[in-house]
Amino acid sequence: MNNQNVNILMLGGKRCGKTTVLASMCNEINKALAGTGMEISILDERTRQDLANARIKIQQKLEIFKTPLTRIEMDDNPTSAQKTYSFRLTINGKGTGIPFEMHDIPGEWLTDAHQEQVKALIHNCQVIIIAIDTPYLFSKMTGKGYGAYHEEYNKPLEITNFFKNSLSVSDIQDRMILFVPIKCERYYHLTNTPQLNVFNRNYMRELVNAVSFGYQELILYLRSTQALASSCTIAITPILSAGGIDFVRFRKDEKTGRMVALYQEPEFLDPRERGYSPRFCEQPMVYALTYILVQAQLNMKVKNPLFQVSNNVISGRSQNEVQVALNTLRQKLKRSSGLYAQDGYFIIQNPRGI
Ligand SMILES: Nc1nc2c(ncn2[C@@H]2O[C@H](COP(=O)(O)OP(=O)(O)OP(=O)(O)O)[C@@H](O)[C@H]2O)c(=O)[nH]1
Ligand SMILES: [Mg+2]
Repeated sequence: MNNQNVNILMLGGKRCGKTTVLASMCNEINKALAGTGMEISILDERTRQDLANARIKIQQKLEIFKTPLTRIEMDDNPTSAQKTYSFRLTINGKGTGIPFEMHDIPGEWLTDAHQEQVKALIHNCQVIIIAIDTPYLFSKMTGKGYGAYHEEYNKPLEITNFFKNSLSVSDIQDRMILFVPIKCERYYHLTNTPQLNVFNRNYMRELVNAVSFGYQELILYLRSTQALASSCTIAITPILSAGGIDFVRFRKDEKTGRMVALYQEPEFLDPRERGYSPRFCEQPMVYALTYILVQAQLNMKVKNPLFQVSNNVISGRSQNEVQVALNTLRQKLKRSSGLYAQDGYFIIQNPRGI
């Protein structure tokens, strides 16, 4: 791993669905890249296997969930060590492409003896994704503006303390930080199904507030000093990682003491959206690649070692071609226009003008 690659770090609580999102993303990303001259493919057999397994698992789950409230969640296949998913970004179909790596680390590493390892990783990561298990963030809402289980399961305090106390400003500067609420199906369907939305609430918009409160201290920190506020790009990009299943409620698992989420196939769902039909999973990647291209253009003037990869992204292309790729990507980038966060998409801080 080095600065010549695109490196993305994924942080988040255990079992929140990171690998599943990656699997869904892989299916969608190249559609979003059409017209940019860029393409992403899987680089190694292990990544292919892991993602295929995750996809099979979630599809099996969807089948089980068709029978209302019968399932017992089993904690299968937890990832215990750092995982690197290796992709290749090809430009204009030429050459061997640029390594594109997603590094997924267990949440506990932020507080234990692995801290130095995580710091070394972050040194080369242009984008940091904070994956959020949305039912834990949003349900059982408390006076704090986020759900009762958020602190325990999504580990916002550990993540915040790590940013504030273990990383230096230069470790964080110039990064894109994406808050990615996953498993948003229920809130998306409630918002968009008039029969269910008796209070006419926009849950996806409310989700932006829940993320803001749930990670308030971290967001304030990233906005607090000139060095960070003028260089860190921050956005909220929610995802429907599975599609046709909705969170229903939590149940306490007597054996482990953990709160387990119960899911079921939603009522009133358009038949085309039933089953495995993830949405927006490509967006964090579209954000990341837009950011890399914007930085690549800036790097033509001022060299920043974190973006050495820029040379590879630009190499062999005219300035005009890079601009066309960037414009095309920007059109695919889901963002809210005006004051309101459509589908929960919200750019909090945008110093580089992505
Ligand atoms: N209901 C539901 N289950 C999901 C969703 N995404 C993932 N899961 C399930 O949640 C479990 C954990 O998913 P993973 O994708 O392995 O989560 P992870 O964050 O990679 O887990 P670790 O790497 O072990 O921390 C699996 O059994 C998935 O099938 C989702 O959107 N909805
Ligand atoms: Mg995993």
